Amino acid sequence: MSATMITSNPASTPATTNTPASDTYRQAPPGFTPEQREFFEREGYLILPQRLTDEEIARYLEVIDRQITAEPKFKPDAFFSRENIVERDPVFAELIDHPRHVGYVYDFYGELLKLHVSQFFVRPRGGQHNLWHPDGARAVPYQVFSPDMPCQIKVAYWLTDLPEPGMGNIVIRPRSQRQQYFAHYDTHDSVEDELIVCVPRGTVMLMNGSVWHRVEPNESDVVRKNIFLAYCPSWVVAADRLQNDPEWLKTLTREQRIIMRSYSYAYDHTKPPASDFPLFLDRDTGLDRDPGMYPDHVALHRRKRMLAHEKAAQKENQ
Ligand SMILES: O=C(O)CCC(=O)C(=O)O
Ligand SMILES: [Fe+2]
Repeated sequence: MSATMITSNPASTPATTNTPASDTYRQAPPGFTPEQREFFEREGYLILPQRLTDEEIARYLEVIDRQITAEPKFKPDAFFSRENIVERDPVFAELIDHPRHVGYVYDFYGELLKLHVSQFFVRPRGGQHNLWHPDGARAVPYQVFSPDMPCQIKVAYWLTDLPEPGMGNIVIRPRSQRQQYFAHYDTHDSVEDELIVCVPRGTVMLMNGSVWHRVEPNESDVVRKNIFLAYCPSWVVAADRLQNDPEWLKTLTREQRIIMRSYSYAYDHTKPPASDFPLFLDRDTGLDRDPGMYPDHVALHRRKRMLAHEKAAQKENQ
């Protein structure tokens, strides 16, 4: 067997001077169970209840509230959003690779995982709210190229209770991720097969970016506050930055820095440098590679590693 358990940075892949010294790579945090994966594949979304404690919610809200209070452009009766939030506060930087959700997106994007966008949204009564749309490219949607694998997955942290419609809730059309045309595109129409997401605070939701969605008007006195983190493969252009501040990148852990994919040489997005591998060790085997797939001379950063669904299919065929 050619696989080796890597527990320290081998000489061929030195830790860069930008990262804190790390003797051990991390094993990928937990991701989808087979049942959750089946639901997500079919429905295009997944709700993970009770993922945030009241203390964690309060911690995120405190940063949002601090930032909007300091923002001269913030108006209490208008929609407000801020992007690239991970770079704006260390509490948000923790979210880049937070173990409560990063394993799910790692299942889809594996060793090329990238943070596509990080945002917080504040939706008061009467604020602007989105028309029906899928996320990502419009003229040729991602889904045309990649019918089965989403090129973008949104992770929503709901920080305020959304017990009923009319509270600025996101509204999705389950199972619509393979649909390229929709008569109600760019309207606020309510449609028969929609799901108005009514969830308590502390819920985390995953959504395939190709799912059609809109936003309910907020007719309540609750100001909807939430965080969105979207992930994609490294070669998709990020939505909220081209590169990050190199000084800020130095404050991150190795995995966080990699997931930002702040490369100055554009082709690195497709072929990241050797030092960025492994991002994570295999969740089950603890290995940095899939055993038996390549002769020994092939370097780690040039090896394909299987995604969760490929490993599951391989297991089934055994
Ligand atoms: O705020 C929401 O619930 C969804 C917003 C949205 O669809 C977007 O930003 O693309
Ligand atoms: Fe959207």
